[in-house]
Amino acid sequence: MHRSGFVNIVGNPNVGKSTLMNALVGERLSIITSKAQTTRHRILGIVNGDDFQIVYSDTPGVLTPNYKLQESMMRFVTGALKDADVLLYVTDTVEQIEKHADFLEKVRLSALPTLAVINKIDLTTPEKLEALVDKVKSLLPEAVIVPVSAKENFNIGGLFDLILEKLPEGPPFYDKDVLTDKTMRFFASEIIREKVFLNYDKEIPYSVEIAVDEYKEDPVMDRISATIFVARDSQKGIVIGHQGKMLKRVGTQAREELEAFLQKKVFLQLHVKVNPDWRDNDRMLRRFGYDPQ
Ligand SMILES: Nc1nc2c(ncn2[C@@H]2O[C@H](COP(=O)(O)OP(=O)(O)O)[C@@H](O)[C@H]2O)c(=O)[nH]1
Ligand SMILES: [Mg+2]
Repeated sequence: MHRSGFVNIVGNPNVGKSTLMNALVGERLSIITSKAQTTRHRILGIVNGDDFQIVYSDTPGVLTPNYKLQESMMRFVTGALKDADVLLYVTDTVEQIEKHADFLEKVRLSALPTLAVINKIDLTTPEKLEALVDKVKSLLPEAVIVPVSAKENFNIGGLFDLILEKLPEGPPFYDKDVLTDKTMRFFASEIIREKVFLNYDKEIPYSVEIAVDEYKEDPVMDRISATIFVARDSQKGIVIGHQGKMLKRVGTQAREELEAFLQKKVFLQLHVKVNPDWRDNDRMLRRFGYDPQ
């Protein structure tokens, strides 16, 4: 018997959805920061065995859209409720689970086989966890509740077993040597964006998008040229920093991460450009891989 299906990971911002997918896949496919809205796309991570294929989807956190970029992000989330064979609804031991009650209600009414994952149990006590389990049980009565710590890799194996149990029988959807649907250009832009999220505060992370202008593969050293787009002139100066110091730091961190990901040398060139209001501009959003409607 061969099992195969789509396991879609959804939940509020910052609960550890991306950390969880990376733990389940065993690769750092999704970028992770402590800031909300780090994930902007739906990212596939595929795990293959002799008799199974699990196609995970990491999605952005649930949000109330304020501009077109966020509308596209939210469509990735609602889309994930439509084509899931198994839903992983992720909450954690610190968030307010009722924050987006309307979405929780959609999950409850979806009738999808659902695992309610309580993440970050490393941050709580057994007593508090017990109370939280009861609360989640009352909100999602049909769901199987699975406490984990994605960061400490606690009970990820247990979660995997439960997922496999719920997976329907069927042939694989993708070739078994495929790990993801995204290209190396995409991962390069994501790794650069992660370093921007980590190095700047306030509105900068939310005003930035990355375009990879050139990606030259080479057996010894890949050459990547990318542009960091910001939404305003004043942000350009902040991103570059005094004597270019900040941009240099972002570039070094991104290059090191890319080299670890690719297991080879990387030459990375970064530019900064202003593109006013790209977050509401259909043409720019398409260029960045979103689907404005
Ligand atoms: N303590 C703890 N922190 C975690 C755990 N999982 C994720 N985090 C942290 O939570 C923050 C958000 O993680 P991320 O995966 O980006 O969340 P997402 O927005 O749901 O995708 C990051 O700072 C992670 O390091 C966990 O199991 N324990
Ligand atoms: Mg994420």
